[in-house]
Amino acid sequence: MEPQVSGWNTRLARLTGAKNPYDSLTPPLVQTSTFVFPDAQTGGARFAGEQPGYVYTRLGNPTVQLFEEAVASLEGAEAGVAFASGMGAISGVLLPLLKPGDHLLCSEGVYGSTFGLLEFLADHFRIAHTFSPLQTEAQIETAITGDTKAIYIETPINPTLSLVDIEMVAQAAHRHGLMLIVDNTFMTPYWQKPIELGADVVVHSATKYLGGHGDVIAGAAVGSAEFMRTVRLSTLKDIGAVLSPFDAWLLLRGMRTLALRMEQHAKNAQRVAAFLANQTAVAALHYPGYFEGGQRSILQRQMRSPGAMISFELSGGMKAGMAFMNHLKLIKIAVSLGDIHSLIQHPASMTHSLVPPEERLRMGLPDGMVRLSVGIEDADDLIADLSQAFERL
Ligand code: 7XF
Repeated sequence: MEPQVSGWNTRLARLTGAKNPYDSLTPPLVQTSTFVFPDAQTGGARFAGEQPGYVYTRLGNPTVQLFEEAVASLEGAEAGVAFASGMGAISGVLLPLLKPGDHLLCSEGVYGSTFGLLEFLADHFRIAHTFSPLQTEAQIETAITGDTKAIYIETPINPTLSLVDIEMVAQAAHRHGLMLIVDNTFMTPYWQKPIELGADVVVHSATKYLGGHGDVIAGAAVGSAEFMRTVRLSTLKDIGAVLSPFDAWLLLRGMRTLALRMEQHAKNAQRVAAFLANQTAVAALHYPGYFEGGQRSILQRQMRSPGAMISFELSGGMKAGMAFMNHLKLIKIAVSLGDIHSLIQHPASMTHSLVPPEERLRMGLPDGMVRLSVGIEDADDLIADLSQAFERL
């Protein structure tokens, strides 16, 4: 049963698993490549799936399994599969789903390497894709073709933070018998629950808020037990972007403070956004907390918080954006996000440099935009740092 929101911290504190043979407070780290069979017959039976038990860490590992169960449980999904990176999870889900000639419908804007993967699938496997704003039923209906097999969305979209109505897209997808995949990296299940809104699969870069401490690259996909079994036995087993047990252990450690961190991230972001909104040098501010009209109503329906990602453009364009980043002292210039440290980056030359310039403009991503992942430092210190950088512009 899903706990009340007030129970999140308790629930996260208990992510150590029920099947802990040592009664250790923290989850056991089973750092092994393989498992010893008591006899030859048992080995064969485990390989054939006729007997439960671990075989080889690429096929399953107790520590990795705890992480998979934790993400599935938080997202309200039946099962989960861990991957060595967010891209491992995204490719791990798309490859078993799509065949040559198929079509994937995507939100207008996805993380740069997801864009790269879509181009790769088109070039090597004749798997087509199109981008659509997906803001109205009519837009969704016209974008679905006879070859469409699934819809893939990010919301909020990296880095424009535009929102897509998960429930509306899920209903349209299901009318056509299509699967909806949602990248929930920017929100985490703490703020947004795509499965409850009708999504079939949720993917994560667990590198970000789930891990939270900037010390691990990891990914996860969750969904129905049947589809996750397909993913495990195809891309995970045979392509092999497997998460290491130690990284799963670090993720479980990080996830135990997810609720505390998310609250502090979001509180800081609200303060930072209010500060940025008053700067004359800021020509455009993208923070879901300030969205109006249809975007605001999506926020109210599907997100418990505007989150902690902010993108903005400086009136001096790209040159001013670069100079501004270089003036910062506390906020680090780095890609990635969802870390306890505040990180700032320039999407056009960094995270989304794979996306051709005309495509970036169509996504609403101008060259002058910078993206700030607000950390959990003290908001006054973050604002002081931003303030001195504006003064030096
Ligand atoms: O393979 P990764 O763990 O780096 O995750 C890929 C990924 C998937 N979905 C979203 C929404 C992401 O933002 C990412 C990674 N994004 C980082 C960023 O935007 O800063 C990557 C740094 S180049």
